[in-house]
Amino acid sequence: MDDAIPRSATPPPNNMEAFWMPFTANRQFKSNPRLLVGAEGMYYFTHDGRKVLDGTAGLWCVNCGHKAPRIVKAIQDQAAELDYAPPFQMGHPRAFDLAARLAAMMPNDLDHVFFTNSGSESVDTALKIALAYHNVTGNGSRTRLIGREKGYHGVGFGGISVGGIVPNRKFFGTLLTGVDHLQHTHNLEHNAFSRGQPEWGGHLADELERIVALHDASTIAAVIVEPFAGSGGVILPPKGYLQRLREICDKHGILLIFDEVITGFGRLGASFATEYFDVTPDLITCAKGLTSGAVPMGAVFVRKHIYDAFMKGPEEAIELFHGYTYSAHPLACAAAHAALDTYQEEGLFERTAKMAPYWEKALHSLRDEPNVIDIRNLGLVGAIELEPIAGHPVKRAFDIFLKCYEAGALIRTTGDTLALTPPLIIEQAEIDQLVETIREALRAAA
Ligand code: PXG
Repeated sequence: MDDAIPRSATPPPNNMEAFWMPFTANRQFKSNPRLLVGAEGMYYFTHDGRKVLDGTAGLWCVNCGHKAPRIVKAIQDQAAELDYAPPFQMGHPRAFDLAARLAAMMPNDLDHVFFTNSGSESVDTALKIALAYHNVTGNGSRTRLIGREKGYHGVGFGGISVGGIVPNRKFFGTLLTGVDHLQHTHNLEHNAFSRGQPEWGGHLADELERIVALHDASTIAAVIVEPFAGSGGVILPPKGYLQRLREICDKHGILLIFDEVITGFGRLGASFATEYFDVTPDLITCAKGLTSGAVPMGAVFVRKHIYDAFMKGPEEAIELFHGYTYSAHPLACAAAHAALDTYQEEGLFERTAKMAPYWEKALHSLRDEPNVIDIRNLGLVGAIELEPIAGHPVKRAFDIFLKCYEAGALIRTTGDTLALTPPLIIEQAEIDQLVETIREALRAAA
């Protein structure tokens, strides 16, 4: 299989200046680039002719593994059949089939789907639907949105307003008004080296009561949280926390939004976190694993009563003034159908649940390595938090990232935490390889 991949070195482009790279140290990168020129299954192939184990599923998205054959073929066939169809006042069959298929995966009555092209767009869409829902149901005073510290909800103005990652917010003005934040649940004093969900911290959800008391429920539209915070440092929900948020939202008529851009499509060993934690929100955002990263696509699930609330005016009237040129793009729909086929036929969600205990054990074997101050895991997600170098936050983790890459494993860093989210097809031997590469890097850097 590997023979099909160009393994010889591919020189970097002569001019790398023009591309302003996202969330990247541009000058550092361009002076010593890390370019990917091919991929297959669990591996990337680099411009300097190396094979690198993908410990991050691209960016938490390539859940089926690279170049999953059904997805490749579906995209090729779709491009040859129907390249584009306008989604406003027009449609194409695969979009409807896909929405029905996705709705069938959801618990309860989360049975309508709005398509977007990214997680950020899904978040902005969900926030807008929440606000508009209160409007059309005669509760127009409910305009406040509640997010959480360390939350990541993409980079649109809505997403950074409810998000809680400081550098993602502080350069961009006053953001949306009327937003408040729950406190984050990261606490090493109580929870360091927890396996799976931490015992301590469920009570932190009660802070929502304080926020409601301050603003009054009649002003609050929605609460948005990631079931576990991904980019903010892989912070897992304490036991009972999400259930408690649901109860408080119910009590006060507040919509609960789960941002499942990372947790959707098998990452925890269930279809979605809503299934894994058995808590049903009113809206769910997703993207990434929806197409296994192969074509940009996102989606928002809404409960029946929310959709129905909009279907009331004259039949010829547009019910929601929102949408994207590429909503339900044919190539994305084809890729998503093929990704769902792959998840199903290869049993990848069940496989993840089965692999999770091995993953947990392997990760926690790093506990006594130099500068490790916490290890967290759930499903096929892992985090190794490192003691920051005094006066140089993030440097230690980034150095480990570089060392691992040189040694043949791709990992991510968020702050001084190493984040691991491999494709769901990872084998035990590859888990060992990933963990041993990190172990060597930690020792070499000490
Ligand atoms: N919500 C959540 C929970 C996310 O994790 C987004 C929204 C935004 O999605 P888009 O498709 O607009 O990027 C995300 C994205 C990382 C990392 O390594 C995580 C994301 C993106 C890039 C890097 O932590 N998550």
